[in-house]
Amino acid sequence: MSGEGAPKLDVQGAKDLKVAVVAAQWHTVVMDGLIAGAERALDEYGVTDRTLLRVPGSFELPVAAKVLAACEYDAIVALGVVIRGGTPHFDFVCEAATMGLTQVSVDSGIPVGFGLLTCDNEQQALDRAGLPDSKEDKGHEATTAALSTAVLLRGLAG
Ligand code: DLZ
Repeated sequence: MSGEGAPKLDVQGAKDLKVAVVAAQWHTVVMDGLIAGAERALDEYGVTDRTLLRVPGSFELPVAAKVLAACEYDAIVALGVVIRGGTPHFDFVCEAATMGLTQVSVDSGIPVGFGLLTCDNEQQALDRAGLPDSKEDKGHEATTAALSTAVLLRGLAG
C-alpha cells in the first residue's frame, strides 16, 4: 500500500452519459453522505441524465444493478454501508454484494462504481462518507471511477 489515495482520473466527455445510482437504506447518515458525494461528482462532470434508486439493503444492490444494466445505462454507481456486528451476517452481505456487483459489471460490460463501505464500526464508515468531518469521499470516488471507465470503454467501442 502506497498510501497515496485514489488516482486522479480523466472524466472528460462524461456529460452525455446516462447514469444510475443505486443506494441501500441502512445507516442513514453515512448513506446521505455517499449519495451527496455521488451527486456532487455528477454535477461536476455535467451529467444530467441520472436516476437514483433506493433499495432496502446492500444485499439488494446486485439485483437492482442487473436490472438497471439492462435499461441502457452507460454507468452504474452502487452505494451501501455494511457494519460488522457480532454474527457472520456481515461477511455474507459483503461477499454477496461484492460478488454480485462484480458479476453484473463483467457480464453486462457496463462499469459499476463500487461504493460499498465494509467497516468494522460506524466511525470508519463516517470517515469515508464524504461528510464535512470525513477523511474520504467514497461516493464521489466510486462515481468518478464509473464515469471514467464508461468514457474509456466508449472510446474503445468507437
Ligand atoms: C440485515 C442487514 C444487516 C444486519 N446489516 C446491514 C448493513 O449493515 N448494511 C446493509 O446495507 N444492509 C444490512 N442488512 C440488510 C441486508 O442487506 C438485506 O437488505 C436484508 O437481509 C434483506 O434481504
